[in-house]
Amino acid sequence: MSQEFLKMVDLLNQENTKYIGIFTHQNADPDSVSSAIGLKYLLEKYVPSSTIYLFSHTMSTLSKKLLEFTKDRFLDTIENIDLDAIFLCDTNNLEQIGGFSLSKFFEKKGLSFVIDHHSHHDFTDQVNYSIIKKLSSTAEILSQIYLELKIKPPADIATLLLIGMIFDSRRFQYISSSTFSTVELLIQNGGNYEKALSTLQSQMTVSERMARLKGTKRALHYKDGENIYTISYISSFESSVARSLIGVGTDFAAIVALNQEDEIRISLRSSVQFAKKNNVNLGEIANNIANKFHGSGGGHLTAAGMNIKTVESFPKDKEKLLEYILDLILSEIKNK
Ligand SMILES: [Mn+2]
Repeated sequence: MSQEFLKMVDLLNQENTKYIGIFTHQNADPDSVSSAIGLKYLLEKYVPSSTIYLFSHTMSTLSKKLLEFTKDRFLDTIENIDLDAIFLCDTNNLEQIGGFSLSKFFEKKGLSFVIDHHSHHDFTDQVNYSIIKKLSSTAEILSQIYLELKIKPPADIATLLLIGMIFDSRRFQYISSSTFSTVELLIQNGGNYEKALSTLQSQMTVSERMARLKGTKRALHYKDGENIYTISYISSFESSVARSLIGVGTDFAAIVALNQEDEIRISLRSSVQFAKKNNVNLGEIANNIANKFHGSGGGHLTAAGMNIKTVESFPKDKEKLLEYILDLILSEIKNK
């Protein structure tokens, strides 16, 4: 991975890059925030003549707690910054970064790079270089680049990367063969594991808990052989609601967020058993459905999300809409 990173750095230096933007996905989670900050530190070392900006369209409440570890701040607008190069970090396509206007950047054919651990997206083929590794987290990718380059991350960055890894691996439920040795390295470099855990242990807000309760109450269930599918709607916290329903006992949960006129967001979660037994990758399912509705989607084996444009054919009645969306998902799962 460090080889690819050094190629990126060489190109940036050759082109005398002045302004670099690192973008996370919208509603940035702890993995994207920590890996973006970890990447910024590395770029400052390797492309010293550049100024590096962090961008995030929106950030989860939990992710905002990570900012206590750093002076770095994320911007939610490009405004007058004339970027020469962009990195997508923990995402692999422009739709997922949210509403940043990059037309000027693409007109002048700036350099673009992707560092990510999600399923493949066509945008990755269009960038100058990419590092795509199916590791537990983008934080793990960044940590391994530090390791390979023999760069010691500052203690706070090591703690941030630990947080990203713990969060995205769901507290080490999903690991790669190198996850634990990477954790060991971060701890040896001053990463504080207890601090990382306590940062992630936060009481959910009242709104999030209400969303979970409402989402559970409105849920429709469909049993197909050994599989139980659950679908529901709320106005926000869709991924939290989906996660909680897997905890309650369903195999597959789709939660529809209905808070905009022209767009709906859908969060998908399943148990690992479900994904393996049915040979499905929720990231691919989300991407396929989103493509049919001029939206964007992606994710992993058991966790994915999509934003799709509302179309005339969607039923107005909420319960009918849920049935309609569940049918879309079921046919996607069965016809893959
Ligand atoms: Mn991630």
